[in-house]
Amino acid sequence: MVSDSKEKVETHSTGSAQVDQKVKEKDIPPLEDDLEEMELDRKRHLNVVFIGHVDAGKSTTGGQILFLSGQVDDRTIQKYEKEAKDKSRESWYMAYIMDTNEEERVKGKTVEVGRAHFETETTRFTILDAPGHKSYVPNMISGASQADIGVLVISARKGEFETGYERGGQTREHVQLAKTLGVSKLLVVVNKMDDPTVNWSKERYDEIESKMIPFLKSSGYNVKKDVQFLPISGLLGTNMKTRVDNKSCPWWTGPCLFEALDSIEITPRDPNGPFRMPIIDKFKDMGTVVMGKVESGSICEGDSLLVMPNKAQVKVVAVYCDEDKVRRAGPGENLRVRLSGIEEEDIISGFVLSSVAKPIPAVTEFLAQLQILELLDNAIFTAGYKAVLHIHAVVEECEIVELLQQIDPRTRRPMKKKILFVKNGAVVVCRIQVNNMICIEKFSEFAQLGRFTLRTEGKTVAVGKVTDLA
Ligand SMILES: Nc1nc2c(ncn2[C@@H]2O[C@H](COP(=O)(O)OP(=O)(O)OP(=O)(O)O)[C@@H](O)[C@H]2O)c(=O)[nH]1
Ligand SMILES: [Mg+2]
Repeated sequence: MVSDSKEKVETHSTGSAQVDQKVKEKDIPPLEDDLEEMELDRKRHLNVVFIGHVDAGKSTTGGQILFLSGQVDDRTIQKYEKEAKDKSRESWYMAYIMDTNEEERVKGKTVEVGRAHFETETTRFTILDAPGHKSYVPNMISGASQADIGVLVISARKGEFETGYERGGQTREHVQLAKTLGVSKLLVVVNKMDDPTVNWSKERYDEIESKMIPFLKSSGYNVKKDVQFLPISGLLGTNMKTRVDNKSCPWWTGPCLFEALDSIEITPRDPNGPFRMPIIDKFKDMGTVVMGKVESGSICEGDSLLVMPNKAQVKVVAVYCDEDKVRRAGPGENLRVRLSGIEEEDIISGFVLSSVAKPIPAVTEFLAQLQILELLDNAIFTAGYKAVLHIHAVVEECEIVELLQQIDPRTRRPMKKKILFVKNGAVVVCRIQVNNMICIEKFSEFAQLGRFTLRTEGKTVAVGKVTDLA
């Protein structure tokens, strides 16, 4: 059953670990101009976010991917094993590949989104390892908003699937957020299949799959087209680079993780659309460098662009993709772009690097269709409700200034009656106001820049899409 998968998903080792430092990305090797220039686009590029409840095994699985693709040597693993043991966290050593901060290693919990790269035959992947703990959902949102596809990691260990899946567990919250934030395809990996309470049990696997399917459907995923399940052990690396053998698991005849990742297809973005790159971070390095993912259009050295909403005219001095300087980059790429014509202090994350001919709209008010998930203490949702708006890289206080219509969730049509308030589960059209100008798009035109979440006191209370710009 192992078939030719090994050959098919041969990875390209670079000899050294490619996990970027997390202590902001400023510690990444300096952007030297003598880096070899390369033309990209030989392979497609996909951003994949690892999501799921705390301790499901996201960092372990991410670390194992790097190990299996030859990017972490045995000596480093031995060092991590020792370090993990010293911290009484023996089994955490694989997670240490992704969890690079001391705090993360001591607590055994990811805090900041880890970032790493690996390649298969057809695809260059950027892994974004999101934290599962509920305190760090804003970091998870920023990771998911950069992703094209998601790997939802679920622990099959007795009791752990249940806790993650409960109301208030992050399995649910992450799925809903991922969908809203534009993660169009999901691989659901049922992890810890090696655990003694699971032991590659088909029954347990089927139970998890059958409970997840209705929930994924209700979150808006087309389970037949956009979702694929598979069992793995992230810790042991089983069914990851090569298929699980018949002895460990006689019933699995599907693909291994690398094959599944390799074969995911997503709708190509338009490389000729107007340029849009939300800025997620910035720093000084021989000028001003901004970081972000290209959501539409292409960028070339020498381009004139606008930083919106402050309409600052800038020139593109250099473009870097991962560690490489490139002349041109298209949609989906995570870039660092060196700009002239603007100071670092004049940029805030959430600003958008944008085409001059068709700049992104900047507004302080917009209309949106919202799905209310769960209000704090079952509060009611009325005009005057305040929350924190997360839309692409923007985080901004907002106020609901007017409720316009309630939508019947069954018919998806507006209901006739006038509304003053709604409760959990309702779908409403409303007008939202922010204090500072933000750059957004209508969902129907640029889904990635038109979907958002509302959070209060650290909880996601609603997900929504922009229907009109006021
Ligand atoms: N038996 C077994 N244990 C696993 C497996 N994958 C992860 N674990 C263990 O689960 C614990 C949590 O793993 P992490 O990789 O840190 O989980 P995470 O999802 O990244 O957790 P957060 O970052 O805190 O959300 C560690 O003790 C791992 O060794 C697996 O495949 N099998
Ligand atoms: Mg983690």
